[in-house]
Amino acid sequence: SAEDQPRRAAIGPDSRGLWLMGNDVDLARRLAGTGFDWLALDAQHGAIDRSALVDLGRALGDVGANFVVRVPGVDHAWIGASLDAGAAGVVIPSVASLEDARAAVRAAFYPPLGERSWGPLTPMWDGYAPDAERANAQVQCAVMIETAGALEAVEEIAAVDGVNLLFLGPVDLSLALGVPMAQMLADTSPSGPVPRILAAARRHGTDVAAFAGHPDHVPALRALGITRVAVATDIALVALGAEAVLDLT
Ligand code: 3PY
Ligand code: MG
Repeated sequence: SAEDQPRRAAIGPDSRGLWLMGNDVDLARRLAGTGFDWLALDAQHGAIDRSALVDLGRALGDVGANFVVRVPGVDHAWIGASLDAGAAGVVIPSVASLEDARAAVRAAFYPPLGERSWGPLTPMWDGYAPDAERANAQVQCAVMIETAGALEAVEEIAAVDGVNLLFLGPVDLSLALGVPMAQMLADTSPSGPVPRILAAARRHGTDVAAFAGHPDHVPALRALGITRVAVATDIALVALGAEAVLDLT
């Protein structure tokens, strides 16, 4: 029953996540068993369509993996479908305003908080679909801060009921601000972009996660106080693995 299912931590504190751009079910299952705390299926830039989403969600659920979906945008249908596929949360990119953040919440939560439509496909097949109230209590709705508009509105976005994690996209935010990423991440002054995001999150009882994408970028994020980090992508793992093998042989 729903009561017997452990509550998923999604992107928890002091966690290392792995970002999956590919859609291969066996690769995802294998990587889920390597010890990362969570996986993010990237349906924005990755090769993950609605059909792959369902296949990956079922396979990861079968091995008890904790996963979220980075949806293609502020997209009501994709946000609902990702949660229907068994994701513990959604990471919503390209949020440009307070109104976008509110639309994200409407899609991720059932009434009364939102307008998510009922139909949790994979949990229903598994025989333990949580009721709407329980689902609402468990969803991690992570709004990406990666545009100038989102940074401008970060206080209001962090205050939205239902936004329970801010997710820094350092690549796009540095592009939007016209500052190299390393320089942006080195800015620890209170008026710096990342400290502003952290302060807004903390004022509103939430926290910040971030994409590193490659282990090289992890120390700068940790130094800023971010402990929930996507430390690599599947692409980075393959490249690092190939280099390691070639060095060894
Ligand atoms: C960014 O850094 O912009 C991201 O969206 C991470 O994938
Ligand atoms: Mg981005």
